[in-house]
Amino acid sequence: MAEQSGRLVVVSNRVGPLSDEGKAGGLAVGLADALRRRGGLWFGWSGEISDAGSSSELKTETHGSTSLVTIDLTQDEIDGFYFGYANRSLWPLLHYRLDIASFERSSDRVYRAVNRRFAERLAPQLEADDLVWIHDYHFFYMGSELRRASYDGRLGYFLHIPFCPPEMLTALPASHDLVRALLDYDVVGFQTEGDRRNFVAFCVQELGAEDVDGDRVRTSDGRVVRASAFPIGIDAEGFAEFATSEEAREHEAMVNDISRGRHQIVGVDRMDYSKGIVERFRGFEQLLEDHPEERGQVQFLQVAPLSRSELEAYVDLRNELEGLAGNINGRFATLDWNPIQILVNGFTRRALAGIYRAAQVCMVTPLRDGMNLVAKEFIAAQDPADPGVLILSRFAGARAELPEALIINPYSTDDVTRALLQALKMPLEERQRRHAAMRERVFRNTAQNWCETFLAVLDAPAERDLQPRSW
Ligand code: ADQ
Repeated sequence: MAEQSGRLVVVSNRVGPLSDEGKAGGLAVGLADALRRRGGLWFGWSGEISDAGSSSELKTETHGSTSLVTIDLTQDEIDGFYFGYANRSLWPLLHYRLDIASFERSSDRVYRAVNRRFAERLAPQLEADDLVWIHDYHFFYMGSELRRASYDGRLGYFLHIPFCPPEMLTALPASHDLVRALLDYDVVGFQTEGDRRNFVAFCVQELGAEDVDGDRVRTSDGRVVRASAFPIGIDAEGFAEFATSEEAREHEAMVNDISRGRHQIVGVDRMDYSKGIVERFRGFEQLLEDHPEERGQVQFLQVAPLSRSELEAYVDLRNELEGLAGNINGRFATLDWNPIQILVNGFTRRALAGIYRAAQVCMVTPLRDGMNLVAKEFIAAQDPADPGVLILSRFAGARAELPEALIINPYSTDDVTRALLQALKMPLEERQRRHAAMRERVFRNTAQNWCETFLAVLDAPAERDLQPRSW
C-alpha cells in the first residue's frame, strides 16, 4: 500500500461507536477500523438539543489516537436541517419520490447554515495533511464551507443513498447549488454505477461540466473531480461470528419455537417508505390467497424499528403496515397460526444475526435503496450447508453484487408472490450454489475494504494538485 498521509477526519450526522460491543453496524466498524489505524477524529452531531446553538461547546471524547468530537443542535436546526431539508426534501427526492418531497426555502437556509457552522467549528481542528471524509446527504455543503474556511487539504464525500436522475433532481429549487457543492470535493463516491452516471449527467447537462473518462468530471472552470462508485460492504467475518454466538442461538431458537417447523420468512428494515414493506406484505397476502396449500405452512416476521417518527409520512406508513398486517391476520389466522408479525424494537447485532439465521427466506424489496446492508447481513449469517434464500429488489444497490438472489420488481405483486413460492420450494443444491456465489462477494467486498479503497483514492495524487485553485 502507498505511504499514508496524515490523520483521517470523518464527518457524519451521528458519530461512533468506536468500539464494537455488538452494537456497531458495518459502516461504524469500517470507519472505526480506519480511524484506529490512521488516528484522527470523527465529527458530528452529539444527539443533544441545546439552546446555545453557534456558541455551544464542542464535546470531545478521546480513545487512543482517535477523538469523537460532537456539537449540539438547537431545536430550530433539528427542524429545518434534519427533519426539514434532509428528510423532507433530499431523502424522498433522491429516492425518486418527487411526489412526497417538499421544498421550503426556510429549511434550505437552515440546512446551509448548519453545514457552515459545522465546517467553521471543524476547520480549526484540521491539519494540512489530513484526509477529510464527509458522509451522506446531511452534509452536501460541508466541503465548500471547509474551503471557504480556508481548509486546503484532501476532501472526500460519500453519498450513502441513491442519486436520482437529473430530470428529477432539477425539481429541487436549489439543485444547481447542491450539486455544484459536490464539485468542491476532490473525490465524490456513490454506491453504484447508476448513481455515478446520474451525477455525471447532471454535471454535464446542467452545470456545463465535461465527462472526462467515466471516472472524472472537468468543471466549467477547469478543475477535475474524481467521481466513482464505491459499493459499501459489511464486516462479514464479524457478522458470521455473531450468527453462531450464544445470543444469536437463543434468538434463533425463539424464532424456531414460534414458527414450529413452518417456513420462516423475515424482513428487516428501518420503518421507511423507501423499503417497499407495503409491497412485500401485499406479495405475502397474495401468496396466501392464491396458494391455499401454503396457509399454515409459512410465517412472516417483519422487524421494522421505528425511524423519523416525527414526520407524517413515517406515521402514515406505520398505520398502513399495521392495518395491512391486521387484515392479513384477520383473513387467514387460525387458532394455532398467525401468518404475520411486526416487531418495532431494536435488536443487538448478535440477536439480529440469530433471527436471520432462523429464516428460510429474507425479503429485501426496497422501491429504491443506495445499497441495503440487510441483504449482505442475511447472506453472511446463513449456514452455508443449509442456507436460506434471498429475495432482492432490482432497485437495491446490492443487486449488482448479488445477482444470484431472486431478483424481483417490488411494484409487481405477482413478481413478489412468484419469488416467494420459488424460494419456499428451492432445492438444497440450488440454495447452496446461489448462496456460495453471494457469500464469496460479501466476504470479499467488506466494510473495511470499502473504507480502504475510498481512502486510497482520496490519498492518491490528483490532477487538482497540479492546477491552480479557484476558490
Ligand atoms: P439504511 O437505510 O439504514 O442505510 P440498510 O443498509 O439496510 O439501510 O442498513 C440498515 C441497518 O440497520 C442494517 O445494518 C440492519 O442490520 C440494521 N437494523 C435494522 N433493523 C434493526 C433492528 N431492529 N435492530 C438493530 N439493527 C437493525 C443507508 C442507506 C442504505 C445503505 C446504508 C449504508 O439507505 O442504502 O446500504 O446507508 O451505506
